[in-house]
Amino acid sequence: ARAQIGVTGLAVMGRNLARNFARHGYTVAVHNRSFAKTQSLVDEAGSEGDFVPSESMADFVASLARPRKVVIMVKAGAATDAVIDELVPLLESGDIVVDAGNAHFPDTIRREEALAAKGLHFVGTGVSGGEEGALNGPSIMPGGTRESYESLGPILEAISAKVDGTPCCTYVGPNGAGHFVKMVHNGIEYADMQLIAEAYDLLKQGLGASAAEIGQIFAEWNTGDLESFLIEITADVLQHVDAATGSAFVDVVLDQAEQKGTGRWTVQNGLDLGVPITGIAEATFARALSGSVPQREAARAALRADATPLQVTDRAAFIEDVRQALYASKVVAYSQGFDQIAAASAEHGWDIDRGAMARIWRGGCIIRARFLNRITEAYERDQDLALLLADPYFTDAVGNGLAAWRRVVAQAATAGIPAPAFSSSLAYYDGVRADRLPAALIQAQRDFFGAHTYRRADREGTFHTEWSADRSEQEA
Ligand code: NBP
Repeated sequence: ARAQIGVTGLAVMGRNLARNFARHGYTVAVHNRSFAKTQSLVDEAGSEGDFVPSESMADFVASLARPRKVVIMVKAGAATDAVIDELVPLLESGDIVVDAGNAHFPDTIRREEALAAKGLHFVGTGVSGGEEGALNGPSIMPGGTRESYESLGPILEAISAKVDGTPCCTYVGPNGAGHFVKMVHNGIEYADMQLIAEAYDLLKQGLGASAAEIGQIFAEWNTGDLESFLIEITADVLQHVDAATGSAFVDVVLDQAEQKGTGRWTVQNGLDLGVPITGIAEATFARALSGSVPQREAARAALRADATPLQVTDRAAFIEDVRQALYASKVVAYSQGFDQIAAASAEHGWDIDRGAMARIWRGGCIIRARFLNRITEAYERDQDLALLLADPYFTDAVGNGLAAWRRVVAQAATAGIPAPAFSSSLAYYDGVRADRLPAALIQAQRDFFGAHTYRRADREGTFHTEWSADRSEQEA
């Protein structure tokens, strides 16, 4: 029993995580349901470090030093439960089971409770960065007990991405907190991608530019406030040429975006918590709209295009407007995502440090970006910040781009270019900062038809009006 950590589930992600542990000098026990994957890992990457392969789960567990640390990296859902069921009878009190797959956080809460009752630590952990990140340094978001982090944390920090020497891994919070934060990370990723796609569409239609030309604009943007992995790969994707046709690659890809479900989970949870995560929701629905094939066909045939094409006279000014609109909308999407983390943290007693989450997303993961430093700083200034948009840095940054943002949304509407995430982010901004909202009318309507009562702006208490047929209403 000499292995310091074990990985079971050796498809792309598990295999690369195991190699990452080994490359950092850890002795790694490796196991997979079917032995072929274990064999191929040892055959192909065995020289990278010290692997201890096992064919059976019992041998795998026996090869681990206590307290055992077992990372499960299998398909999320039933496969994870199957592996836990096989593993748990072989473990002893104080051992640590890490689920590094993309579990839905309520499953993690359930599993943690079950394993805690057996004296085991269950650590649901988010891992972001795909297969490349798993091998060379992902962003890691571990939940579970603080006690488990004392021995597990240093190993995870060692293999995580580093930014300015700081690991992109920190303790997130009890039970489902890690997987929850990973879920919101993915939701924000949806929003970020949708915003970039809307910016691309506006530039394409406004400038009549080729994909490659727009790619160069994104490359330029990547040298400023927008610098991020997603902007960088957008520049590359747009400049890529399809080998078969010689056309721009993006022009030959079918315009239907798919999803694996984490965006949907994030939106469902936003609804449950009553947190307006409109950027993530619009992004998720925009993917759904793109895949609504019969509806799109019917609409193309039936709905008249009455739009006035974009007339761009000053190309440089238009490009700068779109850049500002993108940045402002992005701040809104992140602000909403961090609100969701705060609300869930309060609901579940997780005590999540939002600034630390922004810090561990700076490297390794898909939404890594320069701008996350500004978010960490905002929460360092005020860890109870009610609204990221209200932090002085972001108030300024968004305020400076506000006129551009309004111009872009107005131009998109006039030209009939769908920009759901740009425009709903602006509506959120205007809604959240409004002195008075028409919600007053909604509450009055609710009192009228359902006696749902209302509160008054001018005095305390709960009121109901006896709405009468002759309009001689009685206040009560
Ligand atoms: P997959 O999600 O494709 O799962 C394949 C692995 O699950 C294989 O090792 C397979 O064993 C094992 N497995 C299955 Br399926 N059913 C099992 C069962 N009943 N009992 C035991 N093992 C079972 O692998 P992946 O793409 O490497 O992803 C692993 C996890 O990481 C997933 O939860 C995924 O959502 C998450 N994730 C993936 C990415 C990514 O970029 N791919 C990024 C971040 C997170 P077998 O070889 O015997 O069939």
